[in-house]
Amino acid sequence: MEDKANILILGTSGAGKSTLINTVIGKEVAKVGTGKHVTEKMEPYESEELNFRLIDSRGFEYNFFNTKKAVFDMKSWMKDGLKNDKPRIHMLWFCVDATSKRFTKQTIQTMEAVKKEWKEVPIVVVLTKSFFLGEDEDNIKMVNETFEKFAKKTGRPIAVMPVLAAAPKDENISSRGIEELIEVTVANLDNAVKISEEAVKKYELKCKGMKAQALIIGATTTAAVVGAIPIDFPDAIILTPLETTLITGISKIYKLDQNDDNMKQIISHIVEAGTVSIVAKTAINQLKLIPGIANIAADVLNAIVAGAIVLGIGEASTIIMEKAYLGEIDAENLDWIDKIVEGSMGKTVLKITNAIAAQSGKINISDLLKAILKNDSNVEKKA
Ligand SMILES: Nc1nc2c(ncn2[C@@H]2O[C@H](COP(=O)(O)OP(=O)(O)OP(=O)(O)O)[C@@H](O)[C@H]2O)c(=O)[nH]1
Ligand SMILES: [Mg+2]
Repeated sequence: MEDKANILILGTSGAGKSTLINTVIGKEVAKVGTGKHVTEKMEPYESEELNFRLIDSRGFEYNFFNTKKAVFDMKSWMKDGLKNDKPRIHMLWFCVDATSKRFTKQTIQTMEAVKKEWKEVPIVVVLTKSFFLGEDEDNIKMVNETFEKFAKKTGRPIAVMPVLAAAPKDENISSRGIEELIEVTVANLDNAVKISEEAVKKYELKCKGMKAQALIIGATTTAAVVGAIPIDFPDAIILTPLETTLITGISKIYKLDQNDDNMKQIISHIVEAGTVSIVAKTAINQLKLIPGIANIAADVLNAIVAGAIVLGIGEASTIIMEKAYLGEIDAENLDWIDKIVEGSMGKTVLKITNAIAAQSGKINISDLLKAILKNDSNVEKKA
């Protein structure tokens, strides 16, 4: 099976191997959790876009015996699990928990044993749980210095990548590093299994879209809470700070400079289009015409309106920032932004109409939100 490259993921139990796999694949495929050895056996995971499969492994506490056993298990599993007499591992992702701040002797022994088995296989060290940007430099240095000491036996990693696969709940920290990890990986796979730059770019855009979606879900939920206050048109201004934070967050995902003058104008144009413009008014009027909406309690209705505005703006911003990222925008005349906002608002109204129609009896805002946001994304929110 040389159709796809095989990437073996190693690391201690709880380092975050399964979490990493879920983020890269874009679906909750591998079981994640607390406690010892959540992943019991090796399992390959694939996604359509990627020309490599990720092989999850049972985390092992580092000691010589465990390592030997793990290598043995992997070899025998590879024959059966990959249904191949001559299975090949094309790369190792060696996960090191960035919060641990250490690289023990046992870890090095593990690497030695692994390298003995897969001599020519390039290693990427993934610094999992890299919550803080400011700690990257020290963590990378620690990994490089440790490998340097043992380089004869372990070889040197081709890259050390800080990654935060899942953003922590209720914190203003975003996931990061996945696209960079994929880029390094693809660039270092041999030609037989390499994928095109175009495919990598497509994958990158999908990653960015998913990250933006996570921000939108958060902001929409917040807006619905804020929205318990009656919103009338001039008052939609109440949502402006939330919208600005959301749009700025999305522009950051696309690595656009929000301090650039053009970008500042784009951001304020989106906010304007979504709150005080004719586009927004039309959308709100459409919302008020949704069958059954007249029977909804005023506070719920307000919550729906607020959520709808923010959701529409968020989705429009993702489209706009993607265009800006690809260099496909006209920065002189920003009228095109109105069209995109209009399109997204229209879609949002439709989603809400469908969600309300699907609810029987009393409208419950939390269920409604769930239905709208779920419909909306194919990203399963992490539990
Ligand atoms: N917020 C956050 N939590 C993470 C991240 N990576 C791992 N965790 C948490 O760390 C714990 C262990 O993660 P897993 O992905 O199950 O770790 P594992 O390496 O697969 O563990 P085993 O299967 O036992 O070997 C879980 O509670 C995860 O939610 C991350 O990027 N962000
Ligand atoms: Mg696991």
